[in-house]
Amino acid sequence: MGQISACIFDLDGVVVDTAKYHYQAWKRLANELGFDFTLDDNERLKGVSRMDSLNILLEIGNQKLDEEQKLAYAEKKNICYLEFVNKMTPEEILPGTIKLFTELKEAGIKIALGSASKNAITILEKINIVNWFDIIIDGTKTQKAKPDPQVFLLGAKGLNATPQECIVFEDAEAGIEAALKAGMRCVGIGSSDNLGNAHMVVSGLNEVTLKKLEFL
Ligand code: B16
Ligand code: MG
Repeated sequence: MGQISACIFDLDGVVVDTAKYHYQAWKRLANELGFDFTLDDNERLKGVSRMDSLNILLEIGNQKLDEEQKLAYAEKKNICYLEFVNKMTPEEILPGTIKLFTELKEAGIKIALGSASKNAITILEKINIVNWFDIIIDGTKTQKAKPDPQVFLLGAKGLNATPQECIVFEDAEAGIEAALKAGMRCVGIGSSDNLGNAHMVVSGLNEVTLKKLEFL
C-alpha cells in the first residue's frame, strides 16, 4: 500500500488487442519464407520488440538471414501490420479502459503509456485516446526492451513520480518482470498461470477500480 501518483499502461494486450494483427502479419511473412506460424507460437512474441520477434520467428522456422535481410523483412512485416492498424477504430479500445482512465484523472493520478511498440502513437490516434496520456514512452524512445525496466522508469521520471508511486498494467511476462525490476507495483492482465509474479492479476481493465489499486 502506498500513494499512487501515476499509472503506466502497456498498449497491446491491455488497452487494445493488436496481437491479432501482429499475428496475421508475422504469419504472412512466415508463409512467404516457407513455414507455418501458429497462434501458440504468437504467444512468444507478446511484449517482445519487433527485431526480437523476428529472431524468434526465424528460430521457429529454422531460417538464417543476414542483418540486411532481417531489416528488410521486419520492414515488410510492419507495412503489412500497419494495413490492419490503419483500419482500427475507437470501438477496439478494450472494455473498462476509459472508465478507469476517468476515475484516475478525477483522483489526480497521472496516466502514462509504457509500450514496446514503435507504432504506439499511430494506434493511439486511430483509437482516439492520445489526449488521455500525460506522457507516452514507446519503442521509439527506449534503447532497452522489456524485461529491462527502462520504459517504465522513463515514464516515472517524466512525470516526476518515484517508482514506488507508480502502478504498471501489463499483459506480458517480460513486462511484469520489467515493472518489478523498476521497483513498481504491477497488475497483470491475463492469467496467473504466466503472470503470477504480479501483485494482482485480473482478466481486463474492466475489473480494476481505484479502490482495488489502493490495496496493492
Ligand atoms: P512494433 P506492447 C508490443 O506492444 C507487442 O506486444 C509485441 O508483439 C510487438 O512486437 C512490440 O510491441 C513491437 O511492436 O512492431 O509495433 O514496434 O505490448 O509493448 O504495447
Ligand atoms: Mg503488451
